[in-house]
Amino acid sequence: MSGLHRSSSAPLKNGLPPQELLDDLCSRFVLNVPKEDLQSFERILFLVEYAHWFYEDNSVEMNPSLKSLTLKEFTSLLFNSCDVLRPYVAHIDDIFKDFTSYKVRVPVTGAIILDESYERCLLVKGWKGTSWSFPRGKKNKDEEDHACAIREVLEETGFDVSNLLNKDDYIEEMFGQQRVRLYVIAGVKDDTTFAPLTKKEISEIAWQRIEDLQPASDNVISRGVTGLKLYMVSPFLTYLKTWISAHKPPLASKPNIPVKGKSFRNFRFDTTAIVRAMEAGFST
Ligand code: M7G
Ligand code: MG
Repeated sequence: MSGLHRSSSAPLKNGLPPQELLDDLCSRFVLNVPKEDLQSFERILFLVEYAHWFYEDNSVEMNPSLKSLTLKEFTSLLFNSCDVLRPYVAHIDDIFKDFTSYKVRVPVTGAIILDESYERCLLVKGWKGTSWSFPRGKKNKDEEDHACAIREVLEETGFDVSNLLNKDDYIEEMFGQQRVRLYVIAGVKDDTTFAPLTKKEISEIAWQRIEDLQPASDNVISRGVTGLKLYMVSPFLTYLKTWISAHKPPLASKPNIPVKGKSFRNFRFDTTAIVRAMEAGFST
């Protein structure tokens, strides 16, 4: 729908999205979906969340006089402006609360990606938070565990593990009511290029030494010995080490070179290095 890309030329007084933009978002993301997706508020809220991401990543980006909104604020505006949702405005707090508690019950799958020495694993850092976790995400409706892992790893790292994934090789943990299954993908070259495909979800991707992740406790949120903040990582480490000692890495241990994270938030070319290389090139 081309209307979504129209940016209003009139400056906005309060920065709130105008009615016509909300109408566009509502019809594209909420109304134009198969009927079965509109049968529960949990599913509707997932659609609202897509509309919110589109609003943040496209509408606000193209029209900076629009205000950035939280999902809760956006949900409330959309419910108030959309004819089919307006009758439920009075219940919006409960609907939102049910959605957040539903979200933490959706099973999650992903991957523990090991390098060729089995000494490092690939972790990703969220856009908003400051903690690192394995690439992973919530299962879509009717999606198989391994298919979700392949999709989430691809979305978050740009790396396709479909030819490397063994459906029987995984570590699974429960976190309250949430089941988290991570497939072990071992022997990935450490010079592989990783970059997220989604916007504003992942800010950094880096190889981390497994030794450095060892925490003081088994908590969901922990800090590795180097101070790295970890989310849902340490509960997998004990079994991961068992897995590693039972398998032979394709490459022997590497010298302890420091890991360098790659940030996607403030990406800039290293002009000093480029200039130096050019100068070196010209001087020969
Ligand atoms: P998720 O898809 O809900 O989690 O994304 P999952 O992949 O673990 O199932 C986790 C968080 O990342 C969200 O709550 C958002 O804050 C952020 N996020 C994810 N995506 C795909 C987007 C996006 O497309 N745009 C923006 N702005 N934020 C996103
Ligand atoms: Mg997801």
